[in-house]
Amino acid sequence: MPLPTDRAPSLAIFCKVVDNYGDIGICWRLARQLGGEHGVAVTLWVDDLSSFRRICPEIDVAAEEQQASGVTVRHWHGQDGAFAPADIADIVIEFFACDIPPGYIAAMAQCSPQPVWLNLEGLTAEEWVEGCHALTSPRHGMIKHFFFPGFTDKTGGLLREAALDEKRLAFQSDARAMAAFLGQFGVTAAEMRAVKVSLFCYPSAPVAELFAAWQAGSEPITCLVPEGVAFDAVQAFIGDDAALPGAARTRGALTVRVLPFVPQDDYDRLLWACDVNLVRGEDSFVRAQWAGQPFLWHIYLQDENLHHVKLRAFLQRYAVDADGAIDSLVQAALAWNGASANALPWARLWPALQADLPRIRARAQAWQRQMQAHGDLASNLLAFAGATR
Ligand code: TRH
Repeated sequence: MPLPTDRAPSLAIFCKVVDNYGDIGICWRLARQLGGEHGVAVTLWVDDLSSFRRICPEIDVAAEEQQASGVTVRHWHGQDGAFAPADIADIVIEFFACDIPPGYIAAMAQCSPQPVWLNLEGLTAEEWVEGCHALTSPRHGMIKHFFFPGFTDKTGGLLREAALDEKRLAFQSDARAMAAFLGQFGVTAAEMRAVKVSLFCYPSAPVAELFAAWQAGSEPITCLVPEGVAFDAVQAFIGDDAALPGAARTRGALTVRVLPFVPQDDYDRLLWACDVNLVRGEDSFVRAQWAGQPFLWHIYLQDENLHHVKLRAFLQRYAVDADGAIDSLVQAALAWNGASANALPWARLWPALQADLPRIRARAQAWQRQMQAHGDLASNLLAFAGATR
């Protein structure tokens, strides 16, 4: 049975914040897009409003229910709660296999027609994903479907808003808008003329070594780092007030400047304004791809170095152009993630990467076009749900 046409389809997303900001970052991005672009009535159930507030300052951490950007946000307190079939959305998404409340599942089973039940999985470039995307699993008399984001047309694609490219290109072609954006964080005219690098990584990244190479280099570098990120290396470079947004210091060719943690849309602008982006996790990693600029990915650590497998799978797809593998990018990405047995020092890795930036930028833009051809995850998910019910 198709989704309703006489009213806006309803959709519930259940988000358990496992760590940091990516879980809620992805769910919030998806929720906003489904509501804003597709007219879906979205309820976002999230168990950690404090994490949510960091990427979306309008969130009231004390509210049980609130509206934000057209989305109903509900504070989710674990597994309790009684639900009636009338409470159940047409499409129910559990993010990263979080267990949705048993009472909600029981009410889902009583609905006629039953809702489309999707498990939205994590992003990986590994080939097995194509075989698992859209697989089904019987649960409580219903069918649950696995929906995988991905980099090929046999997956659900990547999250991307319809107007994203237009907004980015308008911003990147407006030097005054970029200067005003960076200026609000205290970035000086000289710092703007330097090679600008945004830095978002996990604590294990070899930031101190990279800083040392930049400092000793001949090309001015401005490194913009959100508060709290790479804290030890930033403190060692800047000194005691390193925790404060606005703190900055120049040594040799390198200026490190601490930025506030900004709302999600401003983080996009930061990626668009920088020449190179160091990103992490899943959501900033995808946004760096849409920024169309060279980037290095610091992948989320997993047991038994599974993340190294995932990193290599991505590099095999991404770090290659008509002339073959982009060696400087592969070497730097592996070293950044501790995945190289005999990594070169950053005093050699960075200059090689910097010399290749025009080639890497061209690849970034070709990759963007390649990914756009797979549609976008929100539209693909709705089409899938419509065909499934
Ligand atoms: O924060 P992350 O490390 O998040 C995740 C989670 O740890 C998650 O459990 C794990 O599964 C996943 O990584 C792989 O990195 P990520 O995914 O890049 O999410 C960061 C979010 O924070 C993203 O939506 C962008 C946003 N952000 C801002 O809004 N403002 C900022 O200033 C910064 C630096 C980020």
